[in-house]
This record gives sequence, structure tokens and C-alpha cells, in this order.
Amino acid sequence: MKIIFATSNAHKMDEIRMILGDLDAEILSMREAGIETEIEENGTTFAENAVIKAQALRPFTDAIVMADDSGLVIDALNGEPGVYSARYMDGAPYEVRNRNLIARLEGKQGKERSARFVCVIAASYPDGRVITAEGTMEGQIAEEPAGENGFGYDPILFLPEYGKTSAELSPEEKNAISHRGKALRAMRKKLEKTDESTDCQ
Ligand code: ITT
Repeated sequence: MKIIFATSNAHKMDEIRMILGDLDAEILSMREAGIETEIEENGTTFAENAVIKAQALRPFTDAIVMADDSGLVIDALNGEPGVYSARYMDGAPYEVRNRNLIARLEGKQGKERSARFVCVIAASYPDGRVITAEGTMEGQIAEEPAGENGFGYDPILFLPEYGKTSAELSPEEKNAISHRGKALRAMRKKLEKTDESTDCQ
């Protein structure tokens, strides 16, 4: 089985490879597959954008195409930055974005700082079928950024159960509990089921 991921985000790709490490499949980024195309992410939900990205590579390959659309959802900010996480503050450095989000929550405490990472994985099959799977990682926006691991908003998502931010987890720890880990493992189960039903036909 060959799976091409419609992503240009190298951090996501590293995590995806680790999470799906023991899947019996060749996993390639679109760049590794030699596919170059601009994808316009104009959906309003994670699921819509994940499907848009997966379908965008359909004309270029007969492999299964997968895409990851993800982001940080902060309840007190009506879900911001949400589907605009990658584009928030016009792509300013993450230190600046993370400080800005902390400042916007000034005066809020404990559960008023609730937030989560959300990830939807879409898979597009050559026969036109498209399936999606979702995962979330619940936490609270930290009072201060902390940790050097991971990427993006990891230093400001504090995980009360672990007493650490997502950036203070090792890659293995993060993948075991993350939105991306959960979504990819759910997708994997769906893939296995789809394979079985295809075999029966
Ligand atoms: P592709 O569309 O090419 O996959 P992207 O980075 O533009 O890459 P998204 O549109 O899905 O991807 O935006 C995801 C953003 O959400 C990402 O750039 C980070 O800012 C944030 N994000 C998602 N998962 C994260 C994680 O595990 N840790 C920290 N930030 C994350």
C-alpha cells in the first residue's frame, strides 16, 4: 500500500511517520512523491479542509491520498484561531503568536482557559471514496509558554493531567495522546476495515 500525504508541514510529516511507523505501507509526503501544486484551503471546518487537501492530489496519483487539517481551538476566543491556526497573525513567528494568545486570555483562570488541539485526517481513494477521522487533545492555555519539543502552539497548550505543556512531552509521549495520534489511529482502523470489505467483493 502506498499513501501520499498532502502536506507541506515537515513537523506534521515527522509525527505522521512515527505514528504510522508500523503500518505496512510506503508513506510519502507530496514533495517526496514529486507532486507540486498550490492547494487553496477555503473550507470553514477542519473536515472540509482535510477533504479539500486530500482531493487536490487526486489527479496526480493512483495512491491513497491523505491530508491532515488541524489547529488550536480556544473556547474563550470563540474557537480562534481554529481553522486559521496556520495563518493566525499573518504567519508571525510562533513566539509572537503564543504571547498574543496568552495576552488575550488575561484575567481568565482555570477552566476559563480551556482549549484543545483538533485534527481531522481525510483519506481519498482512487475509486472516489473519501473517509475522515478526528482526534482531539484537551487542555488549557498556559500562563507562560514552556517546552522546546513539538512545534507551533505546543508551548502554550497546558495538559492538566500531565502537569506539562504539549511542548514538554517527548515526541513519543505526545504522539500517544495527541489529536494527530488519535485521528491517525482511528483512520488506520477504518483503513483496515475498508481493506477487508474490498477483499470480500
Ligand atoms: P498543510 O496544510 O500543508 O498540512 P499547515 O501547517 O498549513 O500544513 P493546517 O492548515 O492544518 O496545516 O494548520 C495547522 C496549524 O495548526 C499548524 O500550522 C499549527 O499552527 C497548528 N497545529 C496543528 N497541530 C499542531 C500540533 O500538534 N502542535 C502545535 N501546533 C499545531
